[in-house]
Amino acid sequence: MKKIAFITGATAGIGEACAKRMAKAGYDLIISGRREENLNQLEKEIIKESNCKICKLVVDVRKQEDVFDKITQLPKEWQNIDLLINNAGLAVGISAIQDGVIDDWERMIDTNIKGLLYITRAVSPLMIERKKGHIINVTSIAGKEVYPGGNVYCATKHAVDALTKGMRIDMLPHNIKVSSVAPGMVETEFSVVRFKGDKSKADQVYNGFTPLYAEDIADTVEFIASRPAHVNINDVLIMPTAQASARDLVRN
Ligand code: NDP
Ligand code: 8X3
Repeated sequence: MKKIAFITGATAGIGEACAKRMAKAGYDLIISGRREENLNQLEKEIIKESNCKICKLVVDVRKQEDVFDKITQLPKEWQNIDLLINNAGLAVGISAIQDGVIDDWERMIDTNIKGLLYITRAVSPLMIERKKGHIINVTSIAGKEVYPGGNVYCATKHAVDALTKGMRIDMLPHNIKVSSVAPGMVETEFSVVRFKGDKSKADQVYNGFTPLYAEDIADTVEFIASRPAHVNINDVLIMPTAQASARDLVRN
């Protein structure tokens, strides 16, 4: 069996691009997300172009028991996970804190922080047993800066930034690398989800400049994952050329 990469949130955007990229890089894949039909489609596309073996894990990362059951029940050979890409995540809403929708807050906190923790708690002991592995967390510019209406989403990504640093210390004695990639604006389903299906509002986010594409982040993830054993890239902050900070963006 080849090296195995486990990618959360592989049904769309950055996770899907990472799956395609890591298949090309020679990994077998565990692809996961809630939308089974998207995983089936992705599997078809990948196996048409490579001899990658694929294991599909339909799971909602917020469901603690299901996460642990499904990972524990993976066939033994699929438990040899070399690379975990903690990518599943979302922003919901852009309200000021005083107008915040509690359910939106719960969804972001449960997915971006608790979901990432459940997955990591289930996978990291498998890496520790084999004394090797690499965890790459997808954080965000929102994990380093805040912007109007970003409040809770930014807080979740700041939490992932802190968790990345903490995990790196905890994994140090076990020869497990921990890295993060923090993108600026990437055109994916992200804004459609944030604006609760309002495609025209989502499109406006990327109007008048060239955003990053999911493949740009996949390139970066592959670069981080392919460094020699003695090198760990701790963190990469990557932005569109038209963006200088969470709030500075030049549109045509
Ligand atoms: P997409 O909306 O295109 O993809 C999000 C992915 O997360 C989907 O595969 C979705 O799968 C998965 N996901 C969401 N909720 C859950 C859940 N409860 N359980 C399992 N999977 C879930 O957005 P992106 O690709 O842009 O986002 C990927 C990551 O990148 C996120 O963590 C996001 O915060 C981060 N990011 C995005 C940026 C951007 O501008 N796009 C910039 C910086 C960071 P499904 O719905 O099938 O469950
Ligand atoms: C997503 C990028 O700028 O909307 O993490 O926070 S941003």
